[in-house]
Amino acid sequence: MQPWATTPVPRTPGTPRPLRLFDTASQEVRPTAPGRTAGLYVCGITPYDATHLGHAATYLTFDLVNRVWRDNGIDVTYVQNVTDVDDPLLERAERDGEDWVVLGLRETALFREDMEALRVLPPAHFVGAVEAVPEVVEVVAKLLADGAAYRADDPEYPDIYFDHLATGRFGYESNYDEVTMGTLFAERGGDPDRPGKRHPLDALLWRAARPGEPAWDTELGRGRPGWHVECSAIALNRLGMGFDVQGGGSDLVFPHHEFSAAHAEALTGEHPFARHYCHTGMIGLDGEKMSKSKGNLVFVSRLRADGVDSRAVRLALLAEHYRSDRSWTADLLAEAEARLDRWRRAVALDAGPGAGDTLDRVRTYLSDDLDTPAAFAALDSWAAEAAAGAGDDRDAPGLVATAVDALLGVDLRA
Ligand code: 5CA
Ligand code: ZN
Repeated sequence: MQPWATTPVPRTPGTPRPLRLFDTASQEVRPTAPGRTAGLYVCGITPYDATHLGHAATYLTFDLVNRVWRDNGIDVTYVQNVTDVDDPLLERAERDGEDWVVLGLRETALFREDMEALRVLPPAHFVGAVEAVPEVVEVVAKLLADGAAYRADDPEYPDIYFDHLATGRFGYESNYDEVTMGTLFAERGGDPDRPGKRHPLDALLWRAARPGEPAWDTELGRGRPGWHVECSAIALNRLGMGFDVQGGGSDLVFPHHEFSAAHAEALTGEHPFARHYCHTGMIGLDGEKMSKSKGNLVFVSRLRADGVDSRAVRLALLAEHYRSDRSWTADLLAEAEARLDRWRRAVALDAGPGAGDTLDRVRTYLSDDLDTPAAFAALDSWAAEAAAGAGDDRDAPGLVATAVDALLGVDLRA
């Protein structure tokens, strides 16, 4: 698929700091990306509805990862999928009497616009599940041949399942116990009670064609891909094993990322799939989880249509730490708008306090597991001093604007 358009990233003078991030598998903050190139895979949308602020917060978080790596002179290969054939999309299309392809294309197009408006740097590879069907088939065929996968005992619908014990490491990514895994598997798209499986936790790799569902004729028989294997195949074929960061929201810790990793590891016999598994907190609305069933979704496109400045949306979603579950409120947006206004005024001044120390602090905080609250506070202090007339460094406003553009993705001069 065509990704969205990019925006230039200026170079920030001074000394970059290598990025450390919290890894769900090891449960600690560890250094990332030791090489000159870095591989980043972030789980993309299932395009049956518009992008809400939860999705946006997740992509903004990994945009900071991308930007901090680039600041360090690292070439980033960024890969993102689009789950453009899966149960939630098909169910929504059916409910609304719409063609699932048309629905997926329309929502993906809107997502692109939203990402561009938020100045999220685009992936180098933006890959739909539909385009990746041949890649998935290749992976599943090999897992079957190697005995890591099996056909369900059901002659009518011989779906293919993954033996979750195939790698001998199952659970290393999420660190959940079996009871928690069972609960989350059932809640998040799994089918523990499906007759014909060898174990309730085994995950679907290939779904045999059902009447009325989209299906592809392949060497596995007529059917369509399971969800987790889509991300295994797309990541593996573009980044290889042991890429730097696999990212997504905390709702993907299990089963999605556990299985994406297990499929790829069973396939290759190598470990790990990703060196870091990074997860963002969930965004809610006024203290409640944002969910379709509650009908309390706030869409990026709605805010844009209402004339809200996308830069303020960006600052609002990054104002608290990315790993905390947090809430979208009118106050949060108002505070971000006020902050944007203060920063814009400060960088428009002729002079201010020297920027070197502030830039250094911003880099230090961001490199420490993306501590945006501390980075924002450092910029607030500089802006307050500049506004009060402190300092006569004529380069400082420009330097701060450059750093905020490059590292935080906000163009204060536009
Ligand atoms: N297509 C799959 C991933 S392969 C999927 O989860 N799609 S999604 O549209 O449901 O979510 C897209 C991304 O947004 C995922 O990384 C998901 O973890 C994240 N996400 C979903 N809801 C929220 C939320 N409320 N807060 C933060 N991130 C969220
Ligand atoms: Zn995924």
